Amino acid sequence: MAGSFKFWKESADIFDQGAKHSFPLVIATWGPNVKATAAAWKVLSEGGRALDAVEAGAMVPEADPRDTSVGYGGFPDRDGHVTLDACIMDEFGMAGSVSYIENIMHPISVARRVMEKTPHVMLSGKGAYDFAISEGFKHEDLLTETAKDAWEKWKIKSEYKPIINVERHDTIGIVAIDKQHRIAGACTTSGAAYKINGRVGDSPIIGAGMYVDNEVGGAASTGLGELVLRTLGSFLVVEEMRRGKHPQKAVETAVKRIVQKFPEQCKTAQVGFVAIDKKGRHGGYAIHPGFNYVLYQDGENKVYESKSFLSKVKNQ
Ligand code: SD4
Repeated sequence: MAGSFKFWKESADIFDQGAKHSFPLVIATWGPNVKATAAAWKVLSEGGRALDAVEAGAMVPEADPRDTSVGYGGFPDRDGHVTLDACIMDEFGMAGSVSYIENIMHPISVARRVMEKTPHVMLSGKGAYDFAISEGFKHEDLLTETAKDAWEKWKIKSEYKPIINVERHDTIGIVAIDKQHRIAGACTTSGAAYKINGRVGDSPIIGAGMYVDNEVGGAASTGLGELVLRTLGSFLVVEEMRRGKHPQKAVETAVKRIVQKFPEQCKTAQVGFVAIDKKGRHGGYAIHPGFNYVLYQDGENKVYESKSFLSKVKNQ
């Protein structure tokens, strides 16, 4: 047994040659989220808690009207409602989540309140909204003119088709390890544009859109949530790392699982994962080319182009 452990350790070290493994670090889905990782890094570099860092990071695209897949400015469902999903986890394995919430700019902060101030993990719809209002969050109209125009155009054909790599940004999944090696994660989204009213994706589901375990590391996903929901992708990534896999190998396993189970759907759907482990190593992988992610580590905020399982995007 000792022999096989040694073999794994050597393999991982070879795979990882040249990489920096310093703390703190933060990883997020999609290149444009450099601003989110910068906000998280500010907290981390000042010795702050990973939980505060991921919340600060997630709040950046939530407040940005130009990001059409998260928070304010998010594209609506087919009835014109901007409905939001978010979840958060801390270093103790505590979790909070909101789904199908409307008119609240920062669902990630409501998810945190659910975690810290209620005996529950998840609140949904009107209940989540009422809870947010009772906690002092403001009611806001989140449908921007741009999003409304896009929806009006969509209604002409009303064709529901997931688009791969929507303008190269989408849901933000963000995971951080702070100077004290505490791990936290967050995920927030407006979900699939023009979804059926009431649809909830992977992003607010603990273990699907995001999962962290302080003994191991954390992972988050982006893309077509239905594929991640059916495979509990982020939990799978963390469990693979627990069994000794490097984060890169772990995210590859989760993507391969999805492709093996749903090969037809994967021809036209994108899913990407990011992961970091307790050793400060990272990984990112997707079904199709075009996914990228940001890692802020060792003072450098760097965008990585992800490798992918399939080599050619079929519907673009
Ligand atoms: C979701 N993973 O709700 C999220 C984001 C998304 O198309 O919809 N992307 O499925």
